[in-house]
Amino acid sequence: MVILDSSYRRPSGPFEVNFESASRLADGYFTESRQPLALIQYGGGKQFPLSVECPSLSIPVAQLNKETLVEIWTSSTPVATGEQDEIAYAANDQALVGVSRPAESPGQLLDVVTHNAYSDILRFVKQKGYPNLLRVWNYLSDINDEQDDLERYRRFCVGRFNAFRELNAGFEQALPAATAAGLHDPGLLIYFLAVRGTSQPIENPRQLNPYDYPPQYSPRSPSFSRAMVKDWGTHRQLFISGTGSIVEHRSLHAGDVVAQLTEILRNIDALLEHTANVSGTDFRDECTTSTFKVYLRHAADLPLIEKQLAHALGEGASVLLLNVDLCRKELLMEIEGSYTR
Ligand code: 3EB
Repeated sequence: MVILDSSYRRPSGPFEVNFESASRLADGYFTESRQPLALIQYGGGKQFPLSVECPSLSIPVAQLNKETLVEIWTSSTPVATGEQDEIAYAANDQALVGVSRPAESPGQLLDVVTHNAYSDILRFVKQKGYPNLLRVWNYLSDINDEQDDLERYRRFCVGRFNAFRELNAGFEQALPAATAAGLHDPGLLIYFLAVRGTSQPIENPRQLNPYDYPPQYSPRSPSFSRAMVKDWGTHRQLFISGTGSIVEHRSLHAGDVVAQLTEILRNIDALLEHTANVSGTDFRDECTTSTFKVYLRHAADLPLIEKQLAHALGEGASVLLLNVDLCRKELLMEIEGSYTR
């Protein structure tokens, strides 16, 4: 029998991210020690029944969970909110969450829109005193379509790269962990976590650093890290980027979602093992809490992978399932994870 010491607390840092059932949210969810930082809703419409003052983003992609979930970021310490340079933000004394929705005007190329948006974000986080951009989620419309003979994902990569490159020399050593997924509504939706102090980028030994991909994937490198570890002192967090069935730089198992899942799980295992070796923190430890987002290109594939997924992530794991397009046409699935211990 395991008896938990009554002083045991779930690991929790300056903020928490939870996927909550929209229908079960009620007044009283937010308290002095659980203040709203950001709300991310998926699937369109207003799912969040409470009125709160914090940045919110509605991402028009379908959820595949049985009940509708809302992604809620909360802080245990006081929060300041605001809007500046078209970035809505909320921050406590250690972390800032921001939301940016740059419009795409007709005729404007996505690399230009992305370049401007990322330049604004990078300038903003520096100016606010949270210069370390740790984790970014990017949703772009028609990700695999061409715009002026170049795939929109690649245009996005060009714009993002240029914004980082202008920021400082050596930028490739400290790129944020990231996810990039598709939308079918116009525009670019970005939300991000920026923090004070340093963090440790982690590579995946089974995969090439995206920054070093050969140019066949994009004329400018995808500017993200495989993962980031943040040490908050009392506890540590690991953010794993959207992880696909990619080994070295090649996509494997085109057309086979089951084999892609197996490869993704190998990639995540390798990353967790490598993280333990280089950071000294083993996030496979049972004291870790974790949440996952699973991105599926075809909703009809869900029954094929559901069992294996539940087994791999744990029956009780907190998982948000989203139906989206992904950066490479042959990728049918990606998984990202956030771990705290
Ligand atoms: C990959 O590993 C798959 O460009 O921000 C995954 C996560 C992918 C983030 C991004 C791309 C991005 O290359 C694609």
